[in-house]
Amino acid sequence: MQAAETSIEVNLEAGVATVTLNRPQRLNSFNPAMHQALAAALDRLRDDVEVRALVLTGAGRAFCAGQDLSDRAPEPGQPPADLGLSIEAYYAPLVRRLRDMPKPVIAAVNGVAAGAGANIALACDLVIAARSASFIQAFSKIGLLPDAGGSYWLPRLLGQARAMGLALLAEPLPAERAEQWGLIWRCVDDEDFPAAVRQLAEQLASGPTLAYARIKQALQAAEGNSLERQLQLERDTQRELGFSADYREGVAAFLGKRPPRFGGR
Ligand code: T3D
Repeated sequence: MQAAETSIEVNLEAGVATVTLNRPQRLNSFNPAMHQALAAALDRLRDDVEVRALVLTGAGRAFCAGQDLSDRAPEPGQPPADLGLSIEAYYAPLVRRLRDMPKPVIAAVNGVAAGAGANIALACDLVIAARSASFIQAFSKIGLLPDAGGSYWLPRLLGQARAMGLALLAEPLPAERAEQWGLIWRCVDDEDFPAAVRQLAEQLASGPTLAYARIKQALQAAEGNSLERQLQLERDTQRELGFSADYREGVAAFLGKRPPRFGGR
């Protein structure tokens, strides 16, 4: 399947949907059209049973430079844009779509990820980055705070000291250090990046999709749950998964000393 959705491209192959942010001349920064196209694509891919893993990446040399600032140019005599409305209409729903996607989402960070572009990557389930890529909390350079979940992920993933440094100073964090700091899953050499992304996506697309969805939900719930509540959630979820076809297949494959063939249910 190949579909051009204005400023994004979607390609489906072997259960993997690759969604490419495609405004390379503006480093794939977001405008309303790209937000709308991405939202429509994610909703469609969420419901497509053929799709068992998603990859979000960028065209050209960048992953995403956040908000398209040419849409924010101050106009003499005009009131400034209400950024709260933009967050409410676009960025917060995008974060929710990625977090709530009932299949794994990989951010394949091919180049610089700045502003909301960095934090959209962090909203995905696994972040794999090319060694030449970097993450920039660019917001303070233009008088804003980290949005698209940034003020939530950074202290949780890095601790206050590193989160504060990145947010206040807006310095690029190279992919290699992002991996060392535990901000992302993996940093790989540029020449190995496409193959590493493909291998990771294909592995996830042939895995137990329902279990992956429940793993996402459980780890997200753990951020706000007590141990007691989490133990109850594990009991209830394991009960559901224990009745799934993939669990039967996984156990049968283990006992039969063969690779499992998960159907995703
Ligand atoms: O507004 C709201 O709705 C609220 C939500 C806000 C969310 C946000 O994301 S706010 C943060 C917005 N993003 C930024 O502040 C990052 C701005 N970009 C940069 O700092 C740099 O471009 C990079 C560090 C990302 C890359 O630097 P470099 O030197 O590799 O490239 P460059 O030369 O700066 O950019 C290349 C072109 O892309 C250039 O255009 P030109 O001169 O070739 O015609 C540049 O203007 C354009 N570009 C890069 N980022 C943006 C952009 N154009 C519009 N908006 C951008 N964000």
